[in-house]
Amino acid sequence: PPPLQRSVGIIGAPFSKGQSKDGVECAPNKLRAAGLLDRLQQQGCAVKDYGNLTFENVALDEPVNGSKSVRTVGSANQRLSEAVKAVKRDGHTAVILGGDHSLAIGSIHGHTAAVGPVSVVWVDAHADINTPLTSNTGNVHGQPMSYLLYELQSKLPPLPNFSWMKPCVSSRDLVYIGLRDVDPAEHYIMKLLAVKVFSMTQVDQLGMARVMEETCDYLWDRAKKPIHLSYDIDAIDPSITPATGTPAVGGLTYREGVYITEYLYQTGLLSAVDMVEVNPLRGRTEDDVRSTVSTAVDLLLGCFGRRREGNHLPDYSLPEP
Ligand code: EXY
Ligand code: MN
Ligand code: MN
Repeated sequence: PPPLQRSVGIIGAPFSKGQSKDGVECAPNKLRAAGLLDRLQQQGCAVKDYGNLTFENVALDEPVNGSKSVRTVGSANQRLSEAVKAVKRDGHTAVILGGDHSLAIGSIHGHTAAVGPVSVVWVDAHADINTPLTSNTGNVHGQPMSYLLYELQSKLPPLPNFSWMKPCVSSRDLVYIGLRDVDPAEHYIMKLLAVKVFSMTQVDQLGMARVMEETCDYLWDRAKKPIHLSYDIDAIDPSITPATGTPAVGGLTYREGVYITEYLYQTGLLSAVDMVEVNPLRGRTEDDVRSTVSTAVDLLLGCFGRRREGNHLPDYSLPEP
């Protein structure tokens, strides 16, 4: 079996300008306060916390082709890309604590800058593949995949503060899991590019075990590459993770969500993980927030070897009477 990655580099990315709801910038500290680092260490990981990035608010950031805060999003992602590149060069599996999903632009860009081509597993209720010209909302968190794909390059207008980035993902190296709220233009784009999609319908049909087998069969058909897991907490059903900005009914169960992480850990190829769209200000009750944050923590623990059957450290030995 491949050597399993157990060295984790954590980057806090308290960024919210890819959408309009306050609170998503509080998530990195909430996830830490829920014991993420301690628990990773307890399960045998070496953990380095690189702290929270700071982002500048670009003044006079007027909409561009209807998309909001483009300059601010561009400069934040440039910073994040450099940070992820550094964490990868230090030899860790990178964990990016968002923040909204526009951060996947810098996260995936920095990841590929350090390690070369990657496979992307995008777990989300949404496809986040609008171009700035197809978006109905102007929110960049609904657009990141279009910035990243080679195949959509000619469909993107020039964007201020994005000249640092070049597309770095092939549509053949992308798999979606959990989709159930997709715009017509996004659906058209995914069909045009023949993107591999396991929507909630396929999850219902096949079950998550088969979805994960087929995901890896598909991605590995050409070559085994490092995996970038971009996990939007709104992929999970809002009955479990309600504290998020764009909840969508009919989502993954807790068990399906965790199974994805257990399965990808076992491949030995997980190289970077985004955990995004946790918004501690969106729950109606304390319990809503607690359940959302603790589910996000459990998903991250699953990415680093936590098993529901139980775990023990390799050097464990029974106490002698
Ligand atoms: N498709 C819609 C849009 O483009 O605004 C909704 C996107 C929600 C994005 C959330 C983060 O995954
Ligand atoms: Mn998303
Ligand atoms: Mn989403």
